[in-house]
Amino acid sequence: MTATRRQLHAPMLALLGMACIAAQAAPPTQNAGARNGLSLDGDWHIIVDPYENGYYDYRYGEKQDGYFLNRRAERPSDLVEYDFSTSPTLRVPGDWNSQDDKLFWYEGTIWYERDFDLSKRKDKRYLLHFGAVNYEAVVYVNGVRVGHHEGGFTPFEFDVTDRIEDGHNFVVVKVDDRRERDNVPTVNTDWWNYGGITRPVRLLELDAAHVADYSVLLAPDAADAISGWVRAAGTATGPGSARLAIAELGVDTGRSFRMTRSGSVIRPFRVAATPELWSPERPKLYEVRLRYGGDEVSDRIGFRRIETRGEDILLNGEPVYLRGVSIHEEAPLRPGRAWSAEDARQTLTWAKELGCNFVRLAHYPHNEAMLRMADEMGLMVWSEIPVYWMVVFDNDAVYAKAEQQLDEMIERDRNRASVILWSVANETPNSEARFAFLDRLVKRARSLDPSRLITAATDTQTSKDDVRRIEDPLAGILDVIGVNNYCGWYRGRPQDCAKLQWRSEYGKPVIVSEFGAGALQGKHGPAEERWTEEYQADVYKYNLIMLEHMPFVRGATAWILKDFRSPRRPLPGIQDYWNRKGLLSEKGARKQAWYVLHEFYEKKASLDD
Ligand code: GCB
Repeated sequence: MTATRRQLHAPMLALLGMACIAAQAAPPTQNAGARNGLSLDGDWHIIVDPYENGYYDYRYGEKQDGYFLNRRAERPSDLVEYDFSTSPTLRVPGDWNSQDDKLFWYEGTIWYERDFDLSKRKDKRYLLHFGAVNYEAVVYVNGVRVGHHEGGFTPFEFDVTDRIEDGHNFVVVKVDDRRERDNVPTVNTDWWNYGGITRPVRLLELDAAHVADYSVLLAPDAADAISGWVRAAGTATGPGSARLAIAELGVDTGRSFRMTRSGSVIRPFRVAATPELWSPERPKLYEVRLRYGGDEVSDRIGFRRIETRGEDILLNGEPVYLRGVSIHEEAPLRPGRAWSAEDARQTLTWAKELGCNFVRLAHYPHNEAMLRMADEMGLMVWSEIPVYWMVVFDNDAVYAKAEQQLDEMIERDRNRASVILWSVANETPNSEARFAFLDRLVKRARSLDPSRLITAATDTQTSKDDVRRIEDPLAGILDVIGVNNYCGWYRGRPQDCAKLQWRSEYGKPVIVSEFGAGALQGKHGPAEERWTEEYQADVYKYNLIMLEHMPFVRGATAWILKDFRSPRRPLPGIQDYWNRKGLLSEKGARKQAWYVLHEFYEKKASLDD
């Protein structure tokens, strides 16, 4: 079983009012963290296996799934001597690099193992759900392979009902984070390749027929209606009824239907309601309850509309300026990947203190807690997939990996009011193959979610003297154009940025999706000296003047909120494997540039009031 899904057109057809449709290979359970089940977070035993000893026959290279074989007495393996119970442990969720100095630079395979007891109930379905595993996971339950997933930043799950025992069970996950040319992302990135089971793991225990997925949003064509769909799934057949209730809005609506065979059924709905609209100033969320048979799930959902008109971005019909900052998914005050609500709250509190109403979650889908926190705290979000730099664009298998990650990102977060932009790529060099690839992704994103805007960060500009022209066929098919430009850092002097004139023939809103410079926090000197806080502050000062000279700009996401780890940044004494473009040091100390941007955003905010 591969944890992928293709035919997600079903919800769209359902939205168009077509009768119930059985979806093929369904997405993971919606809102998995709120569902009944057993958390498998905590300490997992590990075996570090750089040569994949536990996977391959040592002479013939055949896959033989070695490390779990001798857990089954009937098939002992003498090829591999091991014992998980005496092996060291790593915390899950968590990357391995920041938990053990020996694993700091490690890229390769680690086997994870965890035992648990369960009182298995005959009337339930058991779904093993992973928030994310970077990059590739092969999953075994009680010695039997149950599935495989590729892509380091999106959720996946397997129905393990037939594999789970009443009593003692064990799960083994082979995690491999080797970088490969044909992966998404490809071998070269400017961020740390944190390996491991980086997000929560749950064994969901759900009714034989249950609410599997849903979409609840403001109707696309009316301000006084909520529309969407509920997907029920499971093995129970017979009559059933799906209900949607939003008590605060007086909504309580039901649709009954007949589940004729195992699988899943999607029911569209549309109800009259006039919710208070979500915005950064008033991030109103409603408690929404979805029920199928005896199974109920509740979610907190905001309602808002996002669209463009000419060069404007409209939130709930009003032009909005996106005061943003880019963020990598690193924990705010400890090393390694972020994953928890506390991590999200601290990081987004910093963004708010900076004066932001918008964040760019670079360069891959961040954990679900982050999106839920953005909903709650009132920050609009740009969310993206790691189609980054030199992905192999002329390869269908690579396209399939990118599309799968796009699907999984949209499927997980389609109920989050904070998400206004799906981004399909970052700084991809222009070519026919790249255009064909990204054109497909843009169309795919639109078909899955017509309620949001599509963007990408481009760095394709022509330049002549002081004139920069946005010129990229990709810009022609986006709703909002992202422009990355490091004036004063990779090119030119800071003060020259103020003189630049920008041109765009696209008649669309532009977000300056990256600008900035490196500085070591605490390093002071003349503004001409690179790596000083003064130099970085100057780059901000003149880039912000430049921004004001770009008539089509409707927002920016400075690069970046906080220094982040990167193997591409070795400069001793300055970088030491950190990208130093943060407005905050890795410990959260503010650099001078923070205050420059803060002042700019305060002014923008007061103009918006
Ligand atoms: C970029 C990339 C970003 C890098 C940044 C930099 O253009 O999109 O991932 O980290 O520049 O610091 O150079």
